[in-house]
Amino acid sequence: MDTKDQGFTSKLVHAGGIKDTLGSAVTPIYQTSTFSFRDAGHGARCFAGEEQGYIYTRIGNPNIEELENTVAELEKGFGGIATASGMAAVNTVYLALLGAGDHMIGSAAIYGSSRGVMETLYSGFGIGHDFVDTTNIENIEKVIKPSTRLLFLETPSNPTMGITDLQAAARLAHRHKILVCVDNTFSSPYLQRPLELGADIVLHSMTKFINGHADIVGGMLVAKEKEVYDKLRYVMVHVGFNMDPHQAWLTRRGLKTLSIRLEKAQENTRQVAAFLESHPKVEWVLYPGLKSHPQYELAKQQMDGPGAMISFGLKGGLEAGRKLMNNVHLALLAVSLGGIETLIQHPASMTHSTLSAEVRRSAGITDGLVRLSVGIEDLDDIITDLEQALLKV
Ligand code: LCS
Repeated sequence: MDTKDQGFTSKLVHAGGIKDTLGSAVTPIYQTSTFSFRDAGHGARCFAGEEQGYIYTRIGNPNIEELENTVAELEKGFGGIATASGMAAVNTVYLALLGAGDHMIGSAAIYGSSRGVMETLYSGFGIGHDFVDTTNIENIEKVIKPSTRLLFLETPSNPTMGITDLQAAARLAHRHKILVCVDNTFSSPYLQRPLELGADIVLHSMTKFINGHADIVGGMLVAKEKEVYDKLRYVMVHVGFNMDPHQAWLTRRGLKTLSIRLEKAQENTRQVAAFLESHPKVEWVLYPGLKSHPQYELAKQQMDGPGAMISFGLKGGLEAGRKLMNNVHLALLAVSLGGIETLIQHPASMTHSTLSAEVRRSAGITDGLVRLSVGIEDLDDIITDLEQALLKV
């Protein structure tokens, strides 16, 4: 049976299209930098795509290809391009689609480095940018220029959990011949498929839900059409943003259980969000599965589930956040997200502590904001841990 006709979880287990000649159930790790040619013309024919075969791992490798094929099938795109990290995927998009004199628009609340490299590096190459609150489509329309080439969205956004209407954003962008890239890291293709909603490129930090085991760093791009795919692949290959075969093999293994991991983590998260929302020491909770989320209805329409990420605000600001961090026992105090273990993060005392309170606030990071990536542990253990730590706040 072709995996194209299979359901999502069957694809997770079987897709990829690489067959080992010895019949092993799992594709072996092709830990090699180079491949020998059959004859003098073989390498050139492979490079031109006239014949199947491999040349050099930066250009292609069975483990990397298996992962690219699988994620492309899950996201329903033309093809996948695996990269060494999520940030390598972001930079592949910027380098492939933007040049001097061009302009891009991005979500203001977005993973810090995706915005930071544009503001610090690319602006030096003559590329203009506007980062706006894309949860209101009018804000995008206001900053479109004739030179705008790219709309870069992240939804739900990190760490403010804002939801952008992907269909409306893509319609607007396409009227102006602007390409749309969506960072789908927080949802994974199990919960949201941006290409079906009109996006041209979908991006993942595979470090998160796709791999799911906090043991690799990796990225992926999936393009809807061949023309964009070819531009992205050119940058990945020639800038050298490629993955390593072992990294790709681990990621393909982690991906096999995406749906069951996410179902369990999401069920835990619904309960944890309800617990936090009713807790007297918690000022607010942002989770797309709660009716109190400002884009609850939109999230229900464009996502197949609200996911496993929560942001919440503690009464008592910085000190309360510090107390909570120093008293949790099960949740790990760590950046990153999307793994099987529960991770907790207080930006004001951890990742953003070197910034002034004003700069933090302008980025939407209040002193009491806590981000929780809920894992697959037993629900009672997660809630008991948070409950005892909140008592000490
Ligand atoms: N996109 C999103 C939404 C992310 O959350 C991250 C990393 C990236 C892209 C970059 O991916 P990487 O290169 O790390 O694979 N997010 C992180 C976070 O929230 N804490 O640590 C890293």
